[in-house]
Amino acid sequence: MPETTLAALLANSPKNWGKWGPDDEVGGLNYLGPEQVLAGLQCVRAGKLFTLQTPMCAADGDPIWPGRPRPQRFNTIDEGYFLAGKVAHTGGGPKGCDDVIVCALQGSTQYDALGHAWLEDEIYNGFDSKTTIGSMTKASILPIAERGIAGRAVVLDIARLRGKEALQRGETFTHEDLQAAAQAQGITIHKRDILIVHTGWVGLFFTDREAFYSNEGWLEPGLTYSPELVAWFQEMEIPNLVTDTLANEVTVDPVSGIALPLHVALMSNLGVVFTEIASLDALAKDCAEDGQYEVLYTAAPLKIHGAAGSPVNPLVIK
Ligand code: UVW
Repeated sequence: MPETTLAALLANSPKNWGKWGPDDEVGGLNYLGPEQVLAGLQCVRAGKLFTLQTPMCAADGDPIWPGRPRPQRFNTIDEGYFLAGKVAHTGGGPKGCDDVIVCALQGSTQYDALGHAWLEDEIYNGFDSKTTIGSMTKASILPIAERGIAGRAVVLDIARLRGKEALQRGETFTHEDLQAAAQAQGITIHKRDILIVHTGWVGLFFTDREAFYSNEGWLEPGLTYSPELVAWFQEMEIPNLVTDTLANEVTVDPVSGIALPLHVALMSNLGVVFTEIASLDALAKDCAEDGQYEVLYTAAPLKIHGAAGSPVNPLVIK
């Protein structure tokens, strides 16, 4: 058991509750105005497109946090139904194929709602945690989806910085490593930049499933908590953190022994919006080849009432 509590660990951690008004539900996305969209457009030079979603509903499974149900897709009508006489081909019009999907909304490349994770009895912006019961009435994914996300982003390649295809299980990095990656890549992280952090971890799911899911217990690599890291995110006014890991942070903070403290310190307290399970290997490879790590990032999560998250296929243009 950890020797401290999450509440004690974050007792003096900054909060942006009330900063954008008592009703705000989009947090750091308030940092992304027309100026940031235009700064992103300045990064479009070659017209290259990158989609960041990992494909959903693969027959042999998708990268997903253990314990969550894997996304599944079923046909509800197709040629088989017509051949079996189970549906009438009405009116002489076209035949068709329909399907449904059953998925955890945190079970694919996803945006988390700001109310997705919290400490004690208050979610983002001080809303009562009881507003999550049954269906989120505050800080759900809907306001984020209504707003949409676009801005200048920097790709920070931690795997490359460390000379690896992928970070190892439990390997940590800090805001100083993010800055070191930027320096090694010859770029400057601007205030209000969206951060796209490449670790190679989700890519490992597709090349070495055994290394990705270990019998030794679940632990992925990622950012690790410190008061200095939280202060840096606050100072830099980071709106959105995108990574190719399942949870955007190392599973258990090795110093305190507490699981996922950045979900509270960054997401719930500061309103930094999380995008997880992104597919970044192709983008990172291209950035290494052409030396351009500054990009236009756009994303439109789905508008789902009351949801704690949404699948998404972010688009990067450079
Ligand atoms: C984890 O998978 C634990 O992270 P999230 O709940 O944010 O998706």
